[in-house]
Amino acid sequence: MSTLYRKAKFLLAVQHLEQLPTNITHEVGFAGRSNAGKSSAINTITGIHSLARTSKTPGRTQQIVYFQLDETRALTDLPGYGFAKVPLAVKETWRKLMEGYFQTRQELKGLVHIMDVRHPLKEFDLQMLEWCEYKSVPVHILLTKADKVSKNVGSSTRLSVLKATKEIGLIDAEVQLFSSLKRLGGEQVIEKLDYWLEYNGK
Ligand SMILES: Nc1nc2c(ncn2[C@@H]2O[C@H](COP(=O)(O)OP(=O)(O)OP(=O)(O)O)[C@@H](O)[C@H]2O)c(=O)[nH]1
Ligand SMILES: [Mg+2]
Repeated sequence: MSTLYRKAKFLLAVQHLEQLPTNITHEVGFAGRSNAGKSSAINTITGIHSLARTSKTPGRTQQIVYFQLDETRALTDLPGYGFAKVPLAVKETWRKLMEGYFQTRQELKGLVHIMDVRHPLKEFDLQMLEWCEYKSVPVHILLTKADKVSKNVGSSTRLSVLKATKEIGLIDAEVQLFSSLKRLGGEQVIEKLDYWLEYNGK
C-alpha cells in the first residue's frame, strides 16, 4: 500500500473560498451526507485514526478541511449535508461554499462520494452526482458501513448504485463496498487516488 497517505497532516480548514490554499495543485474531495462516514474513510485510508474528526453527532464538519499529503497534493473532507436539523442559513452557506468550490477549483481532480450502504442515493446524493457529471469531475463511490449488511445485500446494492451512475451519465464511476470498522476496501480506493493525484511511487 502506498505510503503517501500515511503522511497526511492537517493543513487548514476553509470557510470562505478566498482561503483555498495556493500551494496545492492536485486534490481529491470526500463528499457525502452527514454521518455517512467521510471522516472515518479518510482516517482508514491514511491509517491515522485521529486525523479527521469523526462524530456521532451529524453535521459537525462545516468547513472544507485540507489534509496535505506532500508539497502539492491534498485530500479534502467536504462538509456533510442533508441533515434536517441544520438551520436554513447554515444550509445556504454550505451551498455557496460547495458551489464555488466545484465551479472554480481546477485542482479538484476527483470526488470520492460516500454513502451509507443502507441508505444510498438520497436526494442530496443524486444532486451531488449530477453536479459532478455536469462539471466533469470524475467520481468514485464508496458504499460504506458494509459491515452492517450481508454480502448479498451489499452486492445487490452495489449493482443498483452502479446502474444509477450510468443513468446519470457518470460512465467511468466505480462503485465499491467499504468499511472503516473492518478496514475493507482501502486498496481499491487508494488505486484511484493514486491515479487522480498522479502519484506513482509505492
Ligand atoms: N459500523 C460502521 N460504522 C461506521 C463506519 N464508518 C463510519 N461509521 C460511524 O458512523 C458515524 C459517522 O461517521 P463520520 O466519519 O463522522 O461521518 P461523516 O460523514 O464525516 O459525518 P459529518 O462530518 O457529520 O458529515 C460514526 O459514529 C462512525 O463511527 C463503518 O464503516 N462501519
Ligand atoms: Mg466528518
